[in-house]
Amino acid sequence: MGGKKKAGKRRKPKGQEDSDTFTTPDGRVLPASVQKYWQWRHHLFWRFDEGIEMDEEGWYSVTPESIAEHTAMRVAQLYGAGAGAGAGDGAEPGYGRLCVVEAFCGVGGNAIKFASWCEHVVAIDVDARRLAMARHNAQIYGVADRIEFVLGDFYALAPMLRADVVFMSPPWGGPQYTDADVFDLDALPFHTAREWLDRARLVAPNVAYFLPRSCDPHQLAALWPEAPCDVELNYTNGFLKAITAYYGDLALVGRSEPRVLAEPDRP
Ligand code: MGP
Ligand code: SAH
Repeated sequence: MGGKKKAGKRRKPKGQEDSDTFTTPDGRVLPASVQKYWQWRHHLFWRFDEGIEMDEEGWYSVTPESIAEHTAMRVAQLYGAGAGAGAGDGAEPGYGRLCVVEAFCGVGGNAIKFASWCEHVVAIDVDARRLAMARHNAQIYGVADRIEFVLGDFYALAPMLRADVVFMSPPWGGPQYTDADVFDLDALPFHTAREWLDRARLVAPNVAYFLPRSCDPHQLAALWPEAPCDVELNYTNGFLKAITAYYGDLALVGRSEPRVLAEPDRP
């Protein structure tokens, strides 16, 4: 009677790893493309060691936690940490009574932080597996009950949604987005940056747009010329990772000078 082989990837003997994989010190076999992100795992999720789940796109796309936290705190300021923001009714101080649509949920980096700072989050993704990972990760952070996970295409769903804020971190075309000196806003996969933004404007008067650090800020402001726009540089641990363009009243709260975001101590 032949025993069944255990499902799942088995670790190969040292020195025999495929060149398209690498083995982490704790025995996980991950795509080689992820190797440079592995060293950043505790910057991506401070609670990584508690069982955070990622896939290849999740690894290279997730917003580092200090940046996601900063964005969520900025969004929560929209209706004021005072005016309508929870004081006196049991909610956390500074907790914003806002509904945020996270249009591209991924493995949940931003959705988790919005749920920590805002009342309700609608987190959308076209990939069911990644959405399930986001739910699992949100449970680790204890905020899954504040997130409505929606499997679907944001572009198609947008006309049916209403919220206070839309956050967008669409796919940029993979890590090779860095090949261009200036990122072409028409080169996003599926739709141009303006088309995505026009969709978001159907949902909310305030939009935060997370994009490559090599975007031209003037082009970003010109995507929605009637709205105030604030373009923010997002650093982690001293490295510029991305930029966020805030449109609408969001551009006017928590307006920032370029700076390095401090990160709390991690275990
Ligand atoms: P990066 O430039 O791929 O990595 O992504 P890094 O560590 O700056 O490496 P370097 O070799 O380029 O210096 C930087 C950050 O951008 C990532 O941590 C993600 O938060 C974000 N990011 C990268 N990509 C490829 C995407 C993407 O396709 N979509 C989204 N939403 N975010 C991305
Ligand atoms: N902000 C996320 C990362 C987003 S990565 C985080 O911090 O974890 C971009 C995500 O957009 C991917 O998971 C991809 O599956 C999803 N996506 C691509 N096209 C989409 C669409 N039309 N509607 C919704 N999600 C989409």
